[in-house]
Amino acid sequence: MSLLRVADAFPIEGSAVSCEKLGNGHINRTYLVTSSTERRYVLQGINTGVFKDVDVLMNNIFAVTRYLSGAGANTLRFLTTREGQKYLSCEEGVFRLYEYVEGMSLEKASSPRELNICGRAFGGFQKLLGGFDADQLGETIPRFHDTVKRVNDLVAAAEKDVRGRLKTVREEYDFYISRRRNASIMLDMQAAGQLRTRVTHNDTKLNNVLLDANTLAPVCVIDLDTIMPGLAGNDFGDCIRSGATTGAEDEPDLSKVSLDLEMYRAFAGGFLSACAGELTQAEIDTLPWGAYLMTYECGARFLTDYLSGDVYFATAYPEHNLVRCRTQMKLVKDTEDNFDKIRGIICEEAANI
Ligand code: ADP
Ligand code: GN1
Ligand code: MG
Repeated sequence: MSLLRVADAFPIEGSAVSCEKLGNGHINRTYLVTSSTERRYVLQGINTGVFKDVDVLMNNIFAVTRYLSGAGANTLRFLTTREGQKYLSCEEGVFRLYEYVEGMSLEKASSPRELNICGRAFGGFQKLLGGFDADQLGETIPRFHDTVKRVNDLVAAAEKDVRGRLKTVREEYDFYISRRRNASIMLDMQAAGQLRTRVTHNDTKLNNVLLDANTLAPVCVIDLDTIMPGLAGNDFGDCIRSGATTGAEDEPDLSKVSLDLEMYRAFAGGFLSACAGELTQAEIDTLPWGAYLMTYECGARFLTDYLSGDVYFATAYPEHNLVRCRTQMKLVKDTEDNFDKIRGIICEEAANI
């Protein structure tokens, strides 16, 4: 079956006439489908290596989008198949389809204003999810942000060293291992009941929010695959990781990659103002750690994948995961060097709301 016929298995307007690749996600296969009546849809091939239980995944997504639209938020609109299923399983893979949303997603922020707007989008999303009943949700990727487990996975990948790459990445490996004591900071606080377990997005990468191309107004938070119980600091953190930086996630020239504190402040201001009243003081205090740990964890995951033979993240060339791992190292170092300043930024921005 061609991808056009896959799209036709959903009750789109007219029939599918074109299908082209969309966006730069690292996990799913995403296509823009246009119908004979010029309606646009997103067809996504779900990565079933990553999301092993597609029923849990799609039940979560339908529950969350129903809740968000009931709360008046602009959210993704998924269609069930002509047979009433939440996804289609066929020879080409496992697919879902939802309406295309007009908007742009940024691979890199070019101004503090853009990041402030993304902060408002993700902060507002956090606030909205504050009222969502976590019991309705299954875990789509178990222990997704368990940073301790992520470091253990790195060690296991180094022990296996399936591609014989470890000898070439000793410095990177030692960098992550030497910082492993930090991995449990937020998890320990959570276990001690000091941080609330709430429903979070868990993949608040910059390109997972759509903005109006003209006004830059936030249009819609996308990539809802990992909405599950989690910590507010991680949702704050992943957008800092991907947005408050002077270089792309895969910039090979590290002299172009550094943590941008002006961008950091802009994001923090937007995020905190949009979720005002929702976060506890303890959660606000851990935001700098959330950003540190998301960067550290993501870098460790890239290195793990490099050692494992690039089986998880989409890559365009053999060293891609290694290049990504190095940009995250640079950002981790910059965060360490500026930690006091960052704490000051969070205090000031929290006091301003
Ligand atoms: P992945 O899990 O692979 O990251 P995403 O759901 O984030 O998949 O989609 C990949 C990219 O496709 C996004 O970063 C965005 O650029 C684009 N995209 C996804 N959904 C839409 C949509 N409804 N409207 C416009 N662009 C979209
Ligand atoms: C993946 O799906 P995407 O590209 O938005 C990953 C995130 C990583 C990110 C790094 C489900 O995000 O956890 O932080 O790549 N998503 C999943 O770029 O693993
Ligand atoms: Mg994405």
